[in-house]
Amino acid sequence: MGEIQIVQGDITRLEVDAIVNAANSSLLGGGGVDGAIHRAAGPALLTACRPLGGCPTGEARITPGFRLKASWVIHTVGPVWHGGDQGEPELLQACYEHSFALALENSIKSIAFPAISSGVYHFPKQAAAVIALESMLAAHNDFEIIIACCFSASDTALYQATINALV
Ligand code: AR6
Repeated sequence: MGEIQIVQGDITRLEVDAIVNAANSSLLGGGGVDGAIHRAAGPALLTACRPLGGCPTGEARITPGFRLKASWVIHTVGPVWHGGDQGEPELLQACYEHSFALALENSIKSIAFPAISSGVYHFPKQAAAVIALESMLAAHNDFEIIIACCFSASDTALYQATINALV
């Protein structure tokens, strides 16, 4: 029976088996948490991503973590918010499910997620938090610890309130 922890901070600093990257479909880096992960992991991460040939929205790919404390990076591509009637909630849920499936295949026991799609992809934060935490609750028996890593104090408070309402 694993634990779900809501942590405020920089995901690149976490000592877990895997951190999840909110990437774009090129998998060749970007801004936000993606940029932070590539900077912290070093240039070998881009070299490892290039042969993957990108990743469709809702799917996930795995690479080593290189200079990160995490052994692995799971790159998933969240949906861009277009109003909610273009499958965005299902695609966001698929990001979490595919990330957990890859983690299980690689015997990963501890995993940390950022708030996928909640930044420049503009998924409404509250709805994204519900999908994130429901997905984590569905998977937590398969892991020792799942960390929801929130960057801001307001996102942390939102996640806390959301999980309190779900359990
Ligand atoms: N640690 C944890 N969370 C972070 C960090 C960090 N170091 N930095 C930002 N966040 P975003 P998206 C939070 O925009 O919406 C990239 O350019 C941030 O506050 O990084 O999925 C990609 O290449 C927000 O809550 O990801 C794509 O093109 C959350 O991470 C695009 O952005 C996600 O914000 C993906 O957009």
